[in-house]
Amino acid sequence: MQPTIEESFVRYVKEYQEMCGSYVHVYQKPPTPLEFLRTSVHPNRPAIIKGAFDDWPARTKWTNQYLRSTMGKVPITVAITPNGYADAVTLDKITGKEYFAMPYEKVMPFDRFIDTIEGKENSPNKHYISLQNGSLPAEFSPLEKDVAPHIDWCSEALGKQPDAVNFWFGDSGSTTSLHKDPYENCYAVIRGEKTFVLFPPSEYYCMHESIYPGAVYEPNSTTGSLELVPIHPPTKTPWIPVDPLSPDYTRFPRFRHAKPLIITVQEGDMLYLPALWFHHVLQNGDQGVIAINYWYDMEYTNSLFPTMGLFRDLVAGVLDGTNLHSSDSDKNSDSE
Ligand SMILES: O=C(O)CCC(=O)C(=O)O
Repeated sequence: MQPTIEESFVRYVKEYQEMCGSYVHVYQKPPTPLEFLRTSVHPNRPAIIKGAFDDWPARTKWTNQYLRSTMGKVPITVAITPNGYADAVTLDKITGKEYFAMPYEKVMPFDRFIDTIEGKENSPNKHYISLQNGSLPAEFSPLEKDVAPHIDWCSEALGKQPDAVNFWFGDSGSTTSLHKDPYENCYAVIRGEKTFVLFPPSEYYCMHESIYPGAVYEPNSTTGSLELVPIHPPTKTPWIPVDPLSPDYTRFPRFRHAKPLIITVQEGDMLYLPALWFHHVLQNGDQGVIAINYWYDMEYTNSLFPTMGLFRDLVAGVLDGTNLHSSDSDKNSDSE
């Protein structure tokens, strides 16, 4: 008997798991460009790099006191949510509908954000500096001198400069929900630790990606508490609804076949997160967790990107009856 599409996908998911396992390469020192290409980029496997940024002033200088004195009243954008999930599939209890929920973005002086992180400002909400697409030069330029403008061995290996360098500052109240990006990602943890729950692109079948209408958190004009307000005209965002640490297998049965690779990136370490790997990110650390990441555009001249499109057509399209290709997503959207 011929296998069904479902059986073929399960076989493919398992075969990758058996052949590639859950091994993560640890470089004890920054790799040469050739070593990095051979060991990590070409096989599309995550790695930890030790000592990748020991020489950055940020490693020793970035205390809250230093950040207050350097950034002070500089206005910055903060993502605020009631539950710590910005950009996540969220059930709106009022309407009973699921939305792709985006944060309330508030511009505030940097030192007020630090007050919130240090618990000096009382708020029922979670605050996270998580603006992307180049937030370091856009909003934190006084801090740029404390980190490298690019990761030299990675730039040399990939033959390009990063598209974006981002500054992340949050605490254990904020989580980044499962998604993938069309970027090679060098992620440097400067303070605290970050836990990445990872799944390879081969596990697209397990993710139950679907389309959600967009909604944004906004403060209620009388109570001030954040409420979801649907976007008009309606938007459609493809996103993964599964919480990988507490999966609802009744709703998302294919997730049973997924096998997480859980990596905690310690302070002073760098994670290489290859393009199109699914990631869910948690953080932990006193007085806030800080990271800088470098997004390098992925390679479009091999089969990885079109293969993901094929998976989408077969899984979301043929199996689930959802056409993700005609949605807002395309190869230039930052996250999908
Ligand atoms: O640090 C985080 O919370 C999320 C990081 C992330 O999604 C990324 O670097 O692509």
